[in-house]
Amino acid sequence: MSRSMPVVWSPETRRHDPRHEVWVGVATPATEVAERVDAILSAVGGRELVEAEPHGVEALRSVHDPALLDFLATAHERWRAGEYAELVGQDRVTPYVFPTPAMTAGMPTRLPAALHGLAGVFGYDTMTLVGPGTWQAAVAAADCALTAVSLVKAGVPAAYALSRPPGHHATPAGYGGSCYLNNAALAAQALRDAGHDRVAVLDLDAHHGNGTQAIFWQRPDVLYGSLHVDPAAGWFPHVVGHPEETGGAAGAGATRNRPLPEGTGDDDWLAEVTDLVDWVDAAGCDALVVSLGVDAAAEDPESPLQVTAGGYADAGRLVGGLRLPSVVVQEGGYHLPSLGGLVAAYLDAHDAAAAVR
Ligand code: SP5
Ligand code: ZN
Repeated sequence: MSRSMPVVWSPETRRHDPRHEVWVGVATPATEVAERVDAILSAVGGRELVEAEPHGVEALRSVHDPALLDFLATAHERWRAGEYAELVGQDRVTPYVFPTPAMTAGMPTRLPAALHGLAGVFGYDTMTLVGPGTWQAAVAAADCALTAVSLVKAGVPAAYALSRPPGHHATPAGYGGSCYLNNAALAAQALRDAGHDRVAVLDLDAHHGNGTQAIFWQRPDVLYGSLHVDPAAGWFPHVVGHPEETGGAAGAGATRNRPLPEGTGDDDWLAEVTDLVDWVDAAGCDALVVSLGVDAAAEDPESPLQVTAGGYADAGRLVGGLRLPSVVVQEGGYHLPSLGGLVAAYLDAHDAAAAVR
């Protein structure tokens, strides 16, 4: 059997074009672009390519509320039918009101009748727009992760899902942070359903994966560990991702956050990767999902971390050394010239470490 991870991808993932993101009130060019898919594909060329198989919308209910799925599946068509493009001059579904507790103040509320009101019930930021192919691409990204699980179920030691749009900021009932469906959480749940008793999600993206943490917050059977730029220093997702968050109820102790200061480079980043890997090892997990964001790289415009390609290779060596059945899911990473090389550096080292006997 080949010792290098197959790459699961889908041409459908290119259909999402956010075009722009509204950040602190200003529309700026999108960073989570379709060209990311091709940048990664061209760098992992030596590997077996597998096209994602459709798993159906029902499979998405294993981690998401039906209301979110219904909204995402229909929102763009409704926006088009609502003639927003003519009325406001742009065709992407964009929220403008957010019914946070500051607004609702404990009162009974109704779901907004207007789509531009409803968008803020499910979308929790202004950076994550829904366009004509967004739903199809998000479903394809989820199918990449679920197909990677199928390969692992069939005996492949590890598989890489070239999921795009990314997923780790998507919560049970919310989308945000350029994420619509939580691909990594779907993979973790599918590994549980395949009979693995305890699954770890190790999140290497530069940002805290608040969605994945939320989905498994009260569960002891799926661990969530993340290292990321410190939300307490002013970074997205701002309100969670702190070290005191260790899980609720039956999930107490199954969440671990390692926030890092701006400017953190390889040595300090890898010390925390080692800490998380040791934690997963000690917990007796029997399968692994890696949320592989490469936006912690020094070149990346979206985070102030300073990890090198050598750092990502070292992370791959540490994580691959766990020798667990693994599904590696793409998350962030936005510097098109270096993106593919960073992913390849991680995958090559993970494969090499997992192959050592
Ligand atoms: C999956 C992932 O990495 N999501 C990143 C979400 C955090 N985005 C924060 C964006 C902050 C402002 N970016 C300004 C971009 C200017 N075009
Ligand atoms: Zn990120």
